[in-house]
Amino acid sequence: MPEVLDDAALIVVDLQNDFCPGGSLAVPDGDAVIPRVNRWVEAFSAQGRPIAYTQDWHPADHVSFRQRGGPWPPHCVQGTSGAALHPALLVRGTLFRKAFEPDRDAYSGFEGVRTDPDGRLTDETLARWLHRLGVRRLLVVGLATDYCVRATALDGLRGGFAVEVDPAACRPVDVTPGDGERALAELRRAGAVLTPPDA
Ligand code: VGL
Ligand code: ZN
Repeated sequence: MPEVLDDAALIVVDLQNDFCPGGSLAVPDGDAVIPRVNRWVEAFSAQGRPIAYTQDWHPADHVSFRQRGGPWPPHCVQGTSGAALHPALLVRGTLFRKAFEPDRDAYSGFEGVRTDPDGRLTDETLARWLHRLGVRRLLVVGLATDYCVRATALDGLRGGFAVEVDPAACRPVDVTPGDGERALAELRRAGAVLTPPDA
Protein backbone atom coordinates (compact mmCIF):
# COMPACT_ATOMS: atom_id res chain seq x y z
CA MET A 1 0.00 0.00 0.00
CA PRO A 2 1.41 3.45 -0.88
CA GLU A 3 2.34 5.76 1.98
CA VAL A 4 -0.27 8.27 3.14
CA LEU A 5 0.74 11.17 5.40
CA ASP A 6 -1.49 11.88 8.37
CA ASP A 7 -2.39 15.44 7.37
CA ALA A 8 -3.18 14.58 3.75
CA ALA A 9 -6.38 14.45 1.72
CA LEU A 10 -6.92 12.85 -1.68
CA ILE A 11 -8.60 14.96 -4.38
CA VAL A 12 -10.04 12.89 -7.24
CA VAL A 13 -10.76 15.29 -10.08
CA ASP A 14 -13.61 14.80 -12.58
CA LEU A 15 -13.39 11.04 -13.12
CA GLN A 16 -16.69 11.22 -14.99
CA ASN A 17 -18.08 9.19 -17.88
CA ASP A 18 -17.95 12.08 -20.35
CA PHE A 19 -14.18 12.40 -19.85
CA CYS A 20 -13.62 8.68 -20.45
CA PRO A 21 -13.61 6.75 -23.76
CA GLY A 22 -17.16 6.78 -25.17
CA GLY A 23 -17.96 10.09 -23.45
CA SER A 24 -18.66 13.39 -25.18
CA LEU A 25 -15.32 14.97 -24.21
CA ALA A 26 -13.24 11.82 -23.92
CA VAL A 27 -9.72 12.25 -22.62
CA PRO A 28 -7.48 9.74 -24.45
CA ASP A 29 -7.11 6.70 -22.18
CA GLY A 30 -8.95 8.56 -19.40
CA ASP A 31 -10.29 5.39 -17.81
CA ALA A 32 -6.79 3.86 -17.71
CA VAL A 33 -6.09 5.82 -14.53
CA ILE A 34 -8.86 4.15 -12.55
CA PRO A 35 -6.87 1.18 -11.11
CA ARG A 36 -4.17 3.55 -9.85
CA VAL A 37 -6.73 6.03 -8.49
CA ASN A 38 -8.57 3.19 -6.74
CA ARG A 39 -5.32 2.12 -5.09
CA TRP A 40 -4.98 5.67 -3.68
CA VAL A 41 -8.61 5.58 -2.54
CA GLU A 42 -7.96 2.31 -0.69
CA ALA A 43 -4.80 3.70 0.90
CA PHE A 44 -6.37 6.98 2.05
CA SER A 45 -9.50 5.31 3.34
CA ALA A 46 -7.44 2.66 5.19
CA GLN A 47 -5.67 5.54 6.99
CA GLY A 48 -8.97 7.29 7.72
CA ARG A 49 -7.95 10.27 5.59
CA PRO A 50 -10.48 12.47 3.76
CA ILE A 51 -11.23 11.95 0.07
CA ALA A 52 -12.91 14.59 -2.10
CA TYR A 53 -14.35 13.78 -5.52
CA THR A 54 -14.94 16.73 -7.83
CA GLN A 55 -17.61 16.65 -10.49
CA ASP A 56 -17.97 18.99 -13.47
CA TRP A 57 -21.70 19.81 -13.27
CA HIS A 58 -22.95 21.95 -16.13
CA PRO A 59 -26.44 23.16 -17.01
CA ALA A 60 -27.53 22.17 -20.57
CA ASP A 61 -26.85 25.70 -21.88
CA HIS A 62 -23.46 26.17 -20.24
CA VAL A 63 -21.21 28.97 -21.48
CA SER A 64 -18.28 26.56 -22.12
CA PHE A 65 -20.30 24.68 -24.78
CA ARG A 66 -19.81 25.30 -28.53
CA GLN A 67 -23.45 26.31 -29.06
CA ARG A 68 -22.67 29.32 -26.83
CA GLY A 69 -19.30 30.06 -28.38
CA GLY A 70 -17.30 28.08 -25.84
CA PRO A 71 -14.40 25.70 -26.56
CA TRP A 72 -16.05 22.36 -25.68
CA PRO A 73 -18.73 20.02 -26.91
CA PRO A 74 -21.57 19.64 -24.39
CA HIS A 75 -20.35 17.48 -21.50
CA CYS A 76 -21.13 16.64 -17.88
CA VAL A 77 -24.68 17.97 -18.09
CA GLN A 78 -26.32 17.83 -14.65
CA GLY A 79 -28.17 14.59 -14.00
CA THR A 80 -27.01 12.78 -17.19
CA SER A 81 -25.04 9.54 -17.21
CA GLY A 82 -22.16 11.46 -18.80
CA ALA A 83 -21.88 13.55 -15.65
CA ALA A 84 -21.85 10.52 -13.34
CA LEU A 85 -18.60 9.32 -11.81
CA HIS A 86 -17.15 6.37 -13.76
CA PRO A 87 -18.74 3.13 -12.52
CA ALA A 88 -15.35 1.46 -11.93
CA LEU A 89 -14.20 4.26 -9.59
CA LEU A 90 -14.26 3.44 -5.87
CA VAL A 91 -16.26 6.18 -4.19
CA ARG A 92 -15.51 6.53 -0.48
CA GLY A 93 -15.69 10.20 0.24
CA THR A 94 -17.40 13.50 -0.31
CA LEU A 95 -18.62 14.94 -3.60
CA PHE A 96 -17.93 18.53 -4.65
CA ARG A 97 -19.67 20.03 -7.70
CA LYS A 98 -18.42 22.93 -9.79
CA ALA A 99 -19.26 24.98 -12.88
CA PHE A 100 -23.00 24.69 -12.30
CA GLU A 101 -23.68 28.37 -13.08
CA PRO A 102 -24.80 28.81 -16.73
CA ASP A 103 -22.64 31.83 -17.52
CA ARG A 104 -19.41 30.98 -15.72
CA ASP A 105 -16.89 28.14 -16.23
CA ALA A 106 -14.76 26.74 -13.42
CA TYR A 107 -11.90 24.29 -13.84
CA SER A 108 -10.62 24.21 -10.28
CA GLY A 109 -12.10 21.94 -7.65
CA PHE A 110 -11.59 24.88 -5.28
CA GLU A 111 -14.51 26.55 -7.07
CA GLY A 112 -16.68 23.61 -6.07
CA VAL A 113 -19.07 23.22 -3.17
CA ARG A 114 -19.84 20.16 -1.11
CA THR A 115 -22.97 18.15 -1.83
CA ASP A 116 -24.86 16.61 1.06
CA PRO A 117 -25.72 12.88 1.05
CA ASP A 118 -28.98 13.59 -0.89
CA GLY A 119 -26.96 15.30 -3.63
CA ARG A 120 -28.06 18.81 -2.65
CA LEU A 121 -25.45 21.57 -2.93
CA THR A 122 -24.35 23.06 0.38
CA ASP A 123 -22.49 26.35 0.74
CA GLU A 124 -19.29 24.70 1.98
CA THR A 125 -16.34 25.20 -0.38
CA LEU A 126 -13.58 22.64 -0.84
CA ALA A 127 -11.08 24.93 0.95
CA ARG A 128 -13.38 25.38 3.95
CA TRP A 129 -13.95 21.62 4.19
CA LEU A 130 -10.21 20.84 3.99
CA HIS A 131 -9.42 23.40 6.70
CA ARG A 132 -12.24 22.13 8.90
CA LEU A 133 -10.67 18.65 8.71
CA GLY A 134 -7.15 19.93 9.48
CA VAL A 135 -5.77 18.98 6.06
CA ARG A 136 -2.41 20.52 5.07
CA ARG A 137 -1.34 18.31 2.13
CA LEU A 138 -3.15 17.28 -1.02
CA LEU A 139 -2.62 14.44 -3.45
CA VAL A 140 -4.36 15.41 -6.69
CA VAL A 141 -5.30 12.78 -9.29
CA GLY A 142 -7.81 12.45 -12.14
CA LEU A 143 -8.82 14.26 -15.35
CA ALA A 144 -7.67 16.23 -17.13
CA THR A 145 -4.02 17.01 -16.37
CA ASP A 146 -4.00 20.18 -18.49
CA TYR A 147 -7.34 21.62 -17.26
CA CYS A 148 -9.03 20.66 -14.02
CA VAL A 149 -6.11 18.80 -12.39
CA ARG A 150 -3.80 21.73 -13.22
CA ALA A 151 -6.24 24.37 -11.94
CA THR A 152 -7.02 22.42 -8.76
CA ALA A 153 -3.34 21.82 -7.93
CA LEU A 154 -2.41 25.47 -8.58
CA ASP A 155 -5.26 26.70 -6.37
CA GLY A 156 -4.14 24.27 -3.66
CA LEU A 157 -0.62 25.73 -3.76
CA ARG A 158 -1.99 29.30 -3.68
CA GLY A 159 -4.14 28.30 -0.72
CA GLY A 160 -1.06 27.22 1.24
CA PHE A 161 -1.38 23.44 0.92
CA ALA A 162 1.56 21.18 0.14
CA VAL A 163 0.51 19.67 -3.18
CA GLU A 164 1.52 16.39 -4.81
CA VAL A 165 0.22 15.33 -8.23
CA ASP A 166 0.50 11.73 -9.43
CA PRO A 167 1.00 11.94 -13.22
CA ALA A 168 0.38 8.19 -13.58
CA ALA A 169 -3.09 8.76 -12.11
CA CYS A 170 -3.88 11.64 -14.52
CA ARG A 171 -4.35 12.01 -18.29
CA PRO A 172 -4.34 15.16 -20.45
CA VAL A 173 -6.78 16.31 -23.14
CA ASP A 174 -3.73 17.47 -25.18
CA VAL A 175 -5.73 19.79 -27.47
CA THR A 176 -2.22 20.82 -28.56
CA PRO A 177 0.24 17.92 -28.24
CA GLY A 178 2.44 18.45 -25.18
CA ASP A 179 -0.16 20.38 -23.15
CA GLY A 180 -0.17 17.67 -20.46
CA GLU A 181 3.63 17.65 -20.15
CA ARG A 182 3.73 21.45 -20.06
CA ALA A 183 1.10 21.49 -17.31
CA LEU A 184 3.18 19.06 -15.22
CA ALA A 185 6.31 21.18 -15.71
CA GLU A 186 4.38 24.29 -14.68
CA LEU A 187 3.06 22.52 -11.59
CA ARG A 188 6.56 21.46 -10.61
CA ARG A 189 7.82 25.03 -11.04
CA ALA A 190 4.93 26.29 -8.92
CA GLY A 191 6.00 23.99 -6.09
CA ALA A 192 4.04 20.78 -6.58
CA VAL A 193 5.76 17.42 -6.08
CA LEU A 194 5.21 14.86 -8.84
CA THR A 195 4.69 11.32 -7.56
CA PRO A 196 7.29 8.89 -8.91
CA PRO A 197 5.82 6.22 -11.19
CA ASP A 198 6.82 3.40 -8.82
CA ALA A 199 4.87 4.84 -5.84
C1 VGL B 1 -12.49 19.75 -17.90
C2 VGL B 1 -12.65 20.65 -20.02
C3 VGL B 1 -13.92 21.12 -19.75
C4 VGL B 1 -11.69 18.96 -16.92
C5 VGL B 1 -13.76 20.23 -17.61
O1 VGL B 1 -12.30 18.33 -16.04
O2 VGL B 1 -10.44 18.94 -17.02
N1 VGL B 1 -11.95 19.98 -19.10
N2 VGL B 1 -14.47 20.90 -18.54
ZN1 ZN C 1 -16.53 21.35 -18.19
